[in-house]
Amino acid sequence: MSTHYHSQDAQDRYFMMLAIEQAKHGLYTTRPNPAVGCVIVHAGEVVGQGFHPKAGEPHAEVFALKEADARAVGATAYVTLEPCSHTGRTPPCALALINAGVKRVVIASLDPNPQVAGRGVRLLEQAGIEVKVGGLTAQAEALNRGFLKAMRTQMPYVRLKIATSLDGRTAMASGESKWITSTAARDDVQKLRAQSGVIITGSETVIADDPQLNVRSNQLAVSPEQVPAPMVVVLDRRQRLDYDPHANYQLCRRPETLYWRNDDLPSLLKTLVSEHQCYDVLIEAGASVAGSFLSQQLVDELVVYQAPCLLGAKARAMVEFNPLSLAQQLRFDIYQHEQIGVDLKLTLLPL
Ligand code: AOF
Ligand code: ZN
Repeated sequence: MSTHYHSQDAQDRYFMMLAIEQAKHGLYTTRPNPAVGCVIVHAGEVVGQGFHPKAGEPHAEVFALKEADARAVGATAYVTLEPCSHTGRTPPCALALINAGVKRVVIASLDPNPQVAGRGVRLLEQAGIEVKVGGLTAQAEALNRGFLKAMRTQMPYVRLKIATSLDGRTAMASGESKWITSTAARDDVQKLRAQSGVIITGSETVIADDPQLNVRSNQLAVSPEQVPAPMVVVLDRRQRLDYDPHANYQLCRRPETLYWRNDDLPSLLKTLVSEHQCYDVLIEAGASVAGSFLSQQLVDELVVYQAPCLLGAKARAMVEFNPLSLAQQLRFDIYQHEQIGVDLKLTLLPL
């Protein structure tokens, strides 16, 4: 009995892993929708796979069921997110699974979207389908941090990216900063951008670096044209910039650039969710913007690309933040560490 239980569990994990792999195909293209994957298994064999490619297009389940066809009868469906129960841009996936004759559904995480929120599970159960929720939940949720946080709290998931030297410096005193980290690390940043609905920067960064802040890498598994362009917000409290098609700065030539002129950062974040459906925020700015977000505890994830070089004590520090004592330090958990080319990438979660 217990052997049977364990093998069922191991099987569920294995097929859910495949469903998560499916979901990853949509990671850069589904915004504002979540990335979702689905695998249909009949008698131990995968008979259908699918993922949600893009908002407005069919959901993961639809593609997987289509491939499975008649083999969906009596099958188990593995879905990384609770099948939807609402008629949105597409009909409810819970009904599609029921109508296809699926016998069992394994779900890695529940959908906090108020239009779904448990109703998908209830529909399936009412139709006599065995539903299991859980298993690889953390891995599945990691694909949709912004969507899940925004649906639960109306606030976006905020990533702060900083490229530094070994001694935590981001530029020389003169401002010279191109380049501290290698091309491999800078290509990796393209993945962060491609996952984000919005990039926030500061007027200082615009004036100093004239960045484009667009997605342009061909390192992504999808072509950059398929990635919806992240919106750009420039924090410009001192009104140093404006939209002017003839302006010298690349971002200022784009009419869609948003200038945020008061310094209420929580209200900016709230607005990004409620008015722009931006659930994943990436901050690419200088030390003072980084310091503001960090000291107001608005950062969910700090991503540091650290180059193995020393720039010296006169170079600029990565965060403008002046704790008065050790007790006021900001501390993090190391969530991930990896080497990217010659640099180190640290993903840190504030404690
Ligand atoms: C699923 N399977 O593959 C996805 C789901 O506007 P719509 O119709 O595309 O609906 C979007 C909502 O559906 C989205 O906010 C989320 O709650 C759910 N996403 N659900 O059953 C999927 N992508
Ligand atoms: Zn659906």
